[in-house]
Amino acid sequence: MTEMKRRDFLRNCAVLGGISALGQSVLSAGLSISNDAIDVRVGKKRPNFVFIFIDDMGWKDVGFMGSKYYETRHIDRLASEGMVFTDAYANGANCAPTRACLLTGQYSPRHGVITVNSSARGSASNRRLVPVTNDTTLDASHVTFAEVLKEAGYVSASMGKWHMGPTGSLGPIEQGFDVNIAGREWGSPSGGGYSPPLNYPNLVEPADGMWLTDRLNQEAVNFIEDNRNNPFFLYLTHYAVHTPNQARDDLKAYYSTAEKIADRTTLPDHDNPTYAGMIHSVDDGVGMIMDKLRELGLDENTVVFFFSDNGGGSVTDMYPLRGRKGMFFEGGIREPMIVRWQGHVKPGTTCSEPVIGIDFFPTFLELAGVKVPDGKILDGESIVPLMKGGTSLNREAIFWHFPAYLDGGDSESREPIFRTRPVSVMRKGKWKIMQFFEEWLLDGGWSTINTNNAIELFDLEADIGEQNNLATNPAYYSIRDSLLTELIAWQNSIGAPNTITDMPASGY
Ligand SMILES: [Ca+2]
Repeated sequence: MTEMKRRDFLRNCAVLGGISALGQSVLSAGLSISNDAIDVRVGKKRPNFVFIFIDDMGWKDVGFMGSKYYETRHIDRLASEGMVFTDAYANGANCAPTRACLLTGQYSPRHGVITVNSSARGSASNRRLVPVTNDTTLDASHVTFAEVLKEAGYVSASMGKWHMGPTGSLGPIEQGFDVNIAGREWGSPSGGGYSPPLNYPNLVEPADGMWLTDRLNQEAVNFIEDNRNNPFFLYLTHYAVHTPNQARDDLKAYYSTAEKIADRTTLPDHDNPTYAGMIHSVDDGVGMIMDKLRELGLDENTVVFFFSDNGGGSVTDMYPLRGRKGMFFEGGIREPMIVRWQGHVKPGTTCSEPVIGIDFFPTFLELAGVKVPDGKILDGESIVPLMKGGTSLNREAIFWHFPAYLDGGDSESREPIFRTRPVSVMRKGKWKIMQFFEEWLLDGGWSTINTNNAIELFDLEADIGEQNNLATNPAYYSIRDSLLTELIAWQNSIGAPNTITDMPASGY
């Protein structure tokens, strides 16, 4: 039934084919290329896409964001050749929801992938609400960007972590990719590890025993080489730098030298040689990919994205941001992000407009000259206007909704037991508001808002570290109530579970 729905849906996809249509699309996007360039380029091929997606990489885990200990010279070069987005967000504070939102272009309430595994993490005696049941896989009825781009003639590959369901039913192939290398339902390489022998789909063990990240880098380069004459989409979704923390011995040795240890200066919590080695291997791949694109003359016609799926774990640190993976403070959701497109995106530029994972789907379609399929809801907004130098998008706010529990709190979480309890979040301009549902639903809601501790409000311009909750300061009651009203209106508009009927009291 779901497959039928999808076929019907794709039949309605309106694809803008041919030279003139794409030329028109590029022109309407206002990109700075001449008509002659359009004729030449589009006559041969549409832009290719390379989406380099790192798992659990924190906001500061790269050189261009300020780390000295972690060396990322190829990623840093990519940043210098493109635009860095300083306020780029993952849709989730952990893996699966971010990926489901990226693939569908929709916020979590529409597809139901709200967390990883159970939404009822931790001890029942510590949970005041019954969380909303989580969908651990992405249903086949959802139309992914891979499916839409396939209809438009793109060849696509998913390489690395999938985490959206098992191969053969809900894997990358079933969700629209032409090639799947190493992707299955796993959220981490726990089944095979990073070191050889590798036990993943479509990874025949080579004689030289390459490590997983190195192998994915090589597969990525091979895919580009093989598809040099097709419009292609490479979704390089590394398992790295997720746990288990494993790296090659030569890299661990390099990051253990006295010279490297001396680099633990500006960010002293960047100090783990194995983790640094994992980042180093990811960086090697960025260099290999860019070298291959240049070698094939494809670097001008390929849009390269660099992004991560949630904040770093406890092995690293996002300072000055608060929190880490699993929390909805900035350290759990803000990501390093680059877009490079030679001749179109001005090198060495920075954009501080908030952008979020659901924005990629409409961005891909605009750049490929493909219309949004009829009936397809896209919650994000194309960032092409920002790529060409604009400073704002049409929307006013972005949202997160997490009616679930994640255990494993620490000194940076709201309280020590859970990384997060059920919460809904909005970022609008410099403001960030968080609505915690235990206190909101059980302790009085609006009637006791000044004292029930349900709301946190931060001014991210003045307080990027989210140390000063303004929600209980009378000077901010008005803006708090206005923002909260907007957040609740969004919840209602998208059908997000947000009442005591949706999340009953647990009765403890
Ligand atoms: Ca992750």
